[in-house]
Amino acid sequence: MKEIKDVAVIGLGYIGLPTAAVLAANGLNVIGVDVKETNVEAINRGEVPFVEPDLGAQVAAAVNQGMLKATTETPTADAYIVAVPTPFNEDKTADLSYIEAAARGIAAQLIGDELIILESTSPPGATRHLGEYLTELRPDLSLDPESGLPLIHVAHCPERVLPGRVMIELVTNDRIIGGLTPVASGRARDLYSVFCKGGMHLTDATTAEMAKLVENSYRDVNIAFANELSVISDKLDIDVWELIELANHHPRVNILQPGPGVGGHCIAVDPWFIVASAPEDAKLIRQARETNDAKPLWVLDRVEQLSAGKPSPKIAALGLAFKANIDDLRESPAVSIVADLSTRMPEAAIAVVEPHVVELPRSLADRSNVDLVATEKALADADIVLLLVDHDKFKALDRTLLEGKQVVDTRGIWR
Ligand code: SAJ
Repeated sequence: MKEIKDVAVIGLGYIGLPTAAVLAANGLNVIGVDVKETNVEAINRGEVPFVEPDLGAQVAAAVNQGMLKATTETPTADAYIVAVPTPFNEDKTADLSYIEAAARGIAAQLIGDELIILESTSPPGATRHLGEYLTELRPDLSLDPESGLPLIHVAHCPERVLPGRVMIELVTNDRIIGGLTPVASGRARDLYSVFCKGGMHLTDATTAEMAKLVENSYRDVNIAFANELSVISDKLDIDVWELIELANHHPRVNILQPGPGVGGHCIAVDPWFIVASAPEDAKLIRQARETNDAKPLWVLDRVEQLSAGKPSPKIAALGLAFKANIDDLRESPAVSIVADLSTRMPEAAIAVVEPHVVELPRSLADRSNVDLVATEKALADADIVLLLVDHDKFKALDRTLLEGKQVVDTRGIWR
């Protein structure tokens, strides 16, 4: 059995790069692979192309010690970790094209006995598809003629780290490991044991795929419940945050928090993979998605109601990130709310405050009624203050700045 010394990590994004850094810090020789040349160059200078606490220091140290290198070409390695995106298609089915592209790069390098781990969040059956695709590309490695066992070892080990706490959770979280064969599971467990202090839970690949999707759907359903409560509470004129806090005093109740909608590239996406695999049965999971997706429209309606009668309302929109204290704007409900406001209310002036970015995202940048401004200026000019993200900076805001303003606090931080 091949000893794992060289690991190739395919996809140097929010998961691949931290995993590459942590493996390198634990003595493995890591080659990171990414299609984006500017990112590869940045990493080879010891720089990190996005914000994640502690990641920069670990990448710089690993590069300086010669344990981590980045490249655009897949190298030969003893183990491959695939951490590429799995977005969804128009019809909400998973787009596996990035996984297949990674597989093509890997297939050309295989000599046999390699471990191939799929970390990307995947719909049920994707790992089996990866294994079959690899053996289609390399039929010589499909089965050992003597043992009848596959000559490559494929497993799914979904990542479950929380953005903002990635470097901690990579080490401390339990891992679910689902091999296509028990040998693959065992070898994947050995590799993760190099840095992971959490428990290792071995299962089959499809159960591992579903476990990851179920975790995020569980959270989505809980947040949808909170968002539905926020709409009901508004009608009944009660404070939803007080309501939830009181209910959560019950020892077996733990309701999450309402907000302007659910963002990010995980919770707002993964439940659809379950829906796509069982459309007739995944009723609650689909409804939760729809409830959370409808929440930004409810927020828009609120702002429009408050603006009625004002010929050119001035709106301060606080926060663009998909959640607190990060710079990640992907699938952010705050961004879509600001874009829709700007379209629906061309007469309004929208002053956006986002302390974690230096420029507006492309979807907002060319809008004449949207500007990125400092907090104090946005608040001084505003008729309506729309709080979209619970950044610490906004929590600490001097409340006298809100006096005389109409406030829509979607996160309940200024109650
Ligand atoms: N949100 C609420 N109310 C809440 C909690 C979150 O509205 O009470 C919103 C956030 O504002 C954000 C969205 O939900 O827009 C998602 O944020 P999150 O913190 O719940 O989750 P992510 O997307 O940052 O990370 C999740 C995590 N999954 C779970 O907690 C089950 C993380 O562990 C996963 O690794 C990650 O998805 C992933 O990569 O799948």
